Amino acid sequence: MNNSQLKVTELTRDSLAIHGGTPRFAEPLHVGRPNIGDQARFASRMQQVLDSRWLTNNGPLVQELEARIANDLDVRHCVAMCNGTIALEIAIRALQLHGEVIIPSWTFIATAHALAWQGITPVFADIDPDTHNLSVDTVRPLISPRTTGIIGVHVWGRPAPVESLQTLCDEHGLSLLFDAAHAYRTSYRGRRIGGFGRCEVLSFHATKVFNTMEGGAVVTNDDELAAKMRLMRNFGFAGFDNVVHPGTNGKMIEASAAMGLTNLESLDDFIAANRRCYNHYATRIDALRGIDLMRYDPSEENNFHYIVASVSDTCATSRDRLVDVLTAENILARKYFWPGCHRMLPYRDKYDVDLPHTDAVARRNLVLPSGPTLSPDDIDQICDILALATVEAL
Ligand code: T4K
Repeated sequence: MNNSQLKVTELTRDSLAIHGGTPRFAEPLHVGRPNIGDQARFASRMQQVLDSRWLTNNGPLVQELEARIANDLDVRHCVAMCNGTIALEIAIRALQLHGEVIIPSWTFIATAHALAWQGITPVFADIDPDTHNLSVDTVRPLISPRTTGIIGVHVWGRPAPVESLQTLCDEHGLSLLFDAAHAYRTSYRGRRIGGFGRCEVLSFHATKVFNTMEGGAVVTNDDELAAKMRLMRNFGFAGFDNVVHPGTNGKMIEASAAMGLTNLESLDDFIAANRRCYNHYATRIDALRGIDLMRYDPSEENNFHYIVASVSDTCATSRDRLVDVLTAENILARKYFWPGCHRMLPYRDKYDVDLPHTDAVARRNLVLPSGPTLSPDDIDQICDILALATVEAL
């Protein structure tokens, strides 16, 4: 009997924190604990920033980071921004989208907000329940005379159906862009995510596989679009006193770029750690009936950043109850992206849409703690509780 099996027998329903027992973890375990590279390298870069007194406005570290990312993703342009949401807004505006834009409801709310914030109607499409991504079949019926674009989201880093969406957009004269917030260092048919559609939008938020604390970027092979977005992120300034375009403040600061350059140097290690974590979860969850672990396509590059499980109706404990049980143990599992954007307050009264696959996935989805601070023993303890939940109503 190995350790984890031993714990399964030791763990009983009555010993759970939700029933009055002591929480298994004194400190909370998170989804999205930040990856942090070499702290001495970061400190030295920050010293360089302070010594130079160049803190923002397209500083040298931002330019270096942009060049490294463009090279890493094999794209012509990386336009760094202060966060992924502003990067989405600027990309949407630079592409002159208006009227209606089709997006999945199964995404972080920022995808929808970036449109609505600019007076554009997000039209929510259903997903393929296996991939969690848009499919041409769910999108095609929603195209109307008011549609100007489609935003595909590479949910959990697994690519949206890039080619079929592109064909659909070409047929209808629509702009295609991608929300690639989850997809740094993942691939579609062997090519890194970053160069598809008119542009792709990245998030470098603290909780992402590659972070700049806060930050984001638009990557594209379109020279004109990149030049326009560079103007737009800096109030439209072309040199001192010369405003040539409407714009906003979307600039990345040097401290974020220092973090990004440092973290890029350790990204291979972060992804290797994610893969080990994912594989460990897989060996345990694959033995369970009633909880399934989402797969990553082994023929593609993956960042293994999200540990996504599905709690089926045959599981003895419901997904919502399981989240409460885990939370009481200080295991902060999440229901991302429950209940779906179309059911969130700003949207639910405006749109009467029926998205059965989104609703079903939202009912079952469970995102488990991950990241560099999680030990194999932590994963075993989490999985012991999952195992108990499959056989007994907790
Ligand atoms: N598109 C998609 C598909 C996205 O997923 C996102 C962001 C965006 C666009 C927008 O990009 P940004 O504008 O954010 O660059 C979190 C993140 O805040 C958000 O960036 C992310 N998606 C989303 C999926 O997750 P919350 O509201 O759930 O975050 P929060 O504060 O609950 O943090 C998550 C966990 O991480 C917590 O358990 C605490 C832990 N944590 C968090 C931070 C910030 C840490 O341990 N340390 C930290 O510094 O949205």
